[in-house]
Amino acid sequence: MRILFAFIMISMLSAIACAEEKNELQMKAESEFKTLDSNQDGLVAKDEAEQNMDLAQSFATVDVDQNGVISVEEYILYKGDAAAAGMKEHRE
Ligand SMILES: [Ca+2]
Ligand SMILES: [Ca+2]
Repeated sequence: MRILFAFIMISMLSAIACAEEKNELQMKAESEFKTLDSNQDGLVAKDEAEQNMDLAQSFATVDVDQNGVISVEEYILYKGDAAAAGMKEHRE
């Protein structure tokens, strides 16, 4: 089941990557990602994620393909989900 879930998530990531226009959320996520990526290798490792407590706690979930590092796409998806969840919470 986990593999199927990961596949769906990766398909979603590809859809995001294919979008021509970058939305505000994506731009913000990318700039945050660059800040977190201390050694600038284009990936956020577990120790780098620890700069952000929320991210460190969600690391296993954010790392969709479970390769031990967070890619920019995984980070954007994480931020997208967080925003969607936040919007639902505020809709009272
Ligand atoms: Ca890094
Ligand atoms: Ca990953």
